[in-house]
Amino acid sequence: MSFRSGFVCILGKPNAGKSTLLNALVGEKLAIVTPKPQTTRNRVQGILNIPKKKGQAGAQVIFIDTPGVHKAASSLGKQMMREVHGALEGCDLIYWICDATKKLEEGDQAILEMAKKSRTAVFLLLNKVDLLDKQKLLPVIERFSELHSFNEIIPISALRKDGIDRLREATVEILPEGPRYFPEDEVTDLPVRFMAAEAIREQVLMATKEEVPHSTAVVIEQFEEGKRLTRISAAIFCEREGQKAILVGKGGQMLKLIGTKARLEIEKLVETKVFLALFVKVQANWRDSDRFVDGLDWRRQLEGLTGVAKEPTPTEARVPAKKARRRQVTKTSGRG
Ligand SMILES: Nc1nc2c(ncn2[C@@H]2O[C@H](COP(=O)(O)OP(=O)(O)O)[C@@H](O)[C@H]2O)c(=O)[nH]1
Ligand SMILES: [Mg+2]
Repeated sequence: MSFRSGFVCILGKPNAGKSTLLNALVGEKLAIVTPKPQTTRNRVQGILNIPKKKGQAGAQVIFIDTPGVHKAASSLGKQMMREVHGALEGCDLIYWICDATKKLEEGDQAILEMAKKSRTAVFLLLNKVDLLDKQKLLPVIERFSELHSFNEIIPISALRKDGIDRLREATVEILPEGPRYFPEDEVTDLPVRFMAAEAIREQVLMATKEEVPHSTAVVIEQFEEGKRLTRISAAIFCEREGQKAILVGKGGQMLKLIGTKARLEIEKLVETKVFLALFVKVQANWRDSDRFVDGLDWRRQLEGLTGVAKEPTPTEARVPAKKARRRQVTKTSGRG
């Protein structure tokens, strides 16, 4: 058997568990997860390398986590849906992940239509089965199987990692022969500075409610990796003075809490101590600004096309797998 590889697009409604699944499949925390819908804004690629074994040549699977499919009105929402369509383009397999505890509705139909239109193989993943009585699963499977001839229907719990091994195996089986697209020691194509920004945003989402989480964007303004210490300064953008007051909190308490928690997460990521300075800035109605939303896109930031953030240094451009990362986290100079 020869080497297999391919791109798998993870589609689903907000909160279905897409990001949790990506992290479970790759075995590292790449995408942030919160109980709030529309946590994921950009597509996130996770890379799974399956080494060669007796009788098997090995494989590389690239999973693409996407923002939840929803009706988009703002510039931000539209950008999120472009990310979804971008992920669908040229993928080899679609995972349609559904919350098995929820009823089917219009939104599901829209996703199924997208999947059908792409003429790609589709695995239906019925997630959160840990919350479902065993006898209820069969009727759910029956109902879904009438919708489309899925290549596989697999009940899973992304949270508990149930069904994940079976899913990996079925995935490798269906992928075509292909090249290794990414080096074997890489787990994502995300730049570390973007992951750091997401770690901060995750803590903002966890600490705030109502409109504040959705009104927030994080931009890394400085990223200096040293041997023992990484210095980061980041701006948390919100849309109104009132939101800024909430984010800063009484005597700066809220910002301090967000900063402490985010710092601990980022320390795991960069494997050095982190000095994190956070600032809250108001940018009125940024979600409706094409220019601002465009500038948040890390791919754009990498290209250095916009002035929102500067280009990262080459060593922070990739996040290698843990083992390799330890070897690679050495130098960096310069301001990010
Ligand atoms: N009980 C349970 N909760 C889950 C499971 N998968 C995800 N969740 C939770 O569902 C919420 C949304 O998950 P997330 O991965 O952010 O969903 P996304 O919006 O589709 O990316 C989070 O609170 C997760 O912890 C699961 O298998 N079982
Ligand atoms: Mg998500």
